[in-house]
Amino acid sequence: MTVYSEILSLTKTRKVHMTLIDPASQDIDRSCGIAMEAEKAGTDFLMIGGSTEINEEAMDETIKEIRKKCLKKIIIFPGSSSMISRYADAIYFMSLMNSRNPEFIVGHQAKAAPYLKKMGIETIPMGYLVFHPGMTVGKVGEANLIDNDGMENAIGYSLTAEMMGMKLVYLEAGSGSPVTVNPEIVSEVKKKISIPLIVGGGIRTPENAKRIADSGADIIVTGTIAEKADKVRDALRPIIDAVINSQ
Ligand code: 1GP
Repeated sequence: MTVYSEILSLTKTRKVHMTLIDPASQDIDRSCGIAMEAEKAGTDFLMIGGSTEINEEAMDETIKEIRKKCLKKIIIFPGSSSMISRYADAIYFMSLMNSRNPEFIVGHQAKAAPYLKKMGIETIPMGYLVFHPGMTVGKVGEANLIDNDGMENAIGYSLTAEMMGMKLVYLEAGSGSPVTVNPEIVSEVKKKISIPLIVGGGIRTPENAKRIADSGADIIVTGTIAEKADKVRDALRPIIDAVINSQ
């Protein structure tokens, strides 16, 4: 079973939680500890990556260590063409669709594609849209940020992603954002597309997570909450429960 078909079949039965671990934010031991605790808290998939560029070797070492200790599938969430690893189960082959710089729309992808082909890793095409305030990814990715009332823009890009054949749409407020993507936008985008909808950035409470999931997100991503927590499992469990139990 491919990772994508696992995502699809899970999202048909309930809402899904993914934990993002950015290897640039801490050392390998801590990344590995977060992954183990997130797994125990009930997360469904582990996403490894972020917008601070790290090299293939660092990706390999982090993913190899996590794989030794965790059973959940590992999906790379790349910030650049160097953030790849043969040890992951899959990689989001993502396009930052609202970037001003074609490198983030298709350039890094063209550099990485021959290596990914050689590795034989599963690639999951994903349209990635960055919303206000965007945080680091908004700056690094040179995004024309979508405003929180930018409904038309959000729908236009999301439909474009689906019509281009992408398999997921990701609405991103930016890691560590003080606000989430507007739930009304989540709800309208969900009504328009038929591929799974991922939402992340600024989700730090069970209430936030439930609100976004109830609005229509199929998959909720959290990162910062676990990275900042002393007790990762205790911090994540109520959020994961809220996601899994939402409608
Ligand atoms: C970032 O959406 C993710 O790509 C996670 O955001 O770190 O704010 O949870 P947080």
